[in-house]
Amino acid sequence: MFDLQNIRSQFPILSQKVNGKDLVYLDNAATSQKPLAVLDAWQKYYTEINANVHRGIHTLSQLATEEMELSRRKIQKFINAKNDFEVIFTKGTTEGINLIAYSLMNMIKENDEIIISYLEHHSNIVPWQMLCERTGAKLKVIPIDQNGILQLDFLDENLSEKTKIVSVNQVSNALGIVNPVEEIIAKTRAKSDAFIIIDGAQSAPHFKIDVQKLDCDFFVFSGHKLYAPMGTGILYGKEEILRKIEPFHGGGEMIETCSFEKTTYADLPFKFEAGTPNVGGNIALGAAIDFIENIGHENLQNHENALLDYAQKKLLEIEGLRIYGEKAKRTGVVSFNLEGVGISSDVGMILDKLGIAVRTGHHCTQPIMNFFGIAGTVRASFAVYNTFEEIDILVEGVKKAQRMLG
Ligand code: 7TS
Repeated sequence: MFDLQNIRSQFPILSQKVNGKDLVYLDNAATSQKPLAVLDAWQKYYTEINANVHRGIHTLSQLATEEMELSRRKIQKFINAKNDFEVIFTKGTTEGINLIAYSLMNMIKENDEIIISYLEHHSNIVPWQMLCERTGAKLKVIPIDQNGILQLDFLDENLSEKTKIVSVNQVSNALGIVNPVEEIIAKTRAKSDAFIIIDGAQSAPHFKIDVQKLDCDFFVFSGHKLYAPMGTGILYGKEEILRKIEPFHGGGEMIETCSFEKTTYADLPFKFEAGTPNVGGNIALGAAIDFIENIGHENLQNHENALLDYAQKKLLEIEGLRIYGEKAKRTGVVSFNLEGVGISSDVGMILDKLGIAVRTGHHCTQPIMNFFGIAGTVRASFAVYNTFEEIDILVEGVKKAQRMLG
């Protein structure tokens, strides 16, 4: 059964006051809050078993290693990867994408093509631009229409043997649009041998991921957006590709043998995990996965979709309020502006005085903002612990901001 009060009680941070008001936390696309089970797992690691992993034969080191590897297997199941060694710990989506861009570099030549979409976060744009600058490859961008919907005809016209990488997000962070990645993958596979990368930073927190069914080559996400500590993230890669590509960072843990003449690399996943990992964070990420699975994906999604529908309906009752991507299929995010209010942060500041946390500005997606001819939006983003009452408070806050600024 879905028990919202019980879920909320697991997040001590939510019961505080901010600026004298009950906190209404609606900035979950930036980062989610952490439940007690995650905080406890983190604290238990540091109070009871803190030790470096994979190195020592002593007991604590073995316990730390076992716990972190248990977490890896939980994540394997969570995304339905075929093997646990296809799951690589990173510090987040950004690091995951940079790792892939670097590791694929020596397979990319001048005039090869890399396709991304208009809806990407800067972290799925800049690493590819850097790769293009280093190799002479060209970046191509799937366009959107006025609803923010990707125009997939572009793929029919542009996919070819020259296409070497296709990297798109499954859900847009700025607009919450759910992109048809299944169709993008099918079109790509039909016309090229490109590596396919899915940025799951905004999808993994909201719906069930199945990397085998998707048939992507890489899938990346951040732990901190899915109830786990900051500095955690996952890169999934298909075994045969991970075996073939170069490691990103060199150092301890990722070697098999090291001499001044030649170094050989460790087996998967360690080849991609140089240096001391975030052991406590990675263990707590496993606790976050347990938290989600205890609630159940269906319950989580039903509640979040109901919140989004309700927020959209209530906000649209405000005259002069525009929601970007209003007609597209969305999850977790409503992004809007008020007519006559040029600066979204003015709205955000008034909401903050009322205890309501939203994000304003360009959300690290400047191309989307340029497309709509705006500097930014007000973005409310939901997690499983949000309530309908909180949306009422948001709507009243937006009305107040409109009266003050209009
Ligand atoms: N990709 C998408 C789709 C994202 O939403 C984000 C972060 C990233 C990549 C980068 O993730 P990181 O954990 O490595 O920073 N998005 C946001 C956001 O919307 N507000 O703050 C961070």
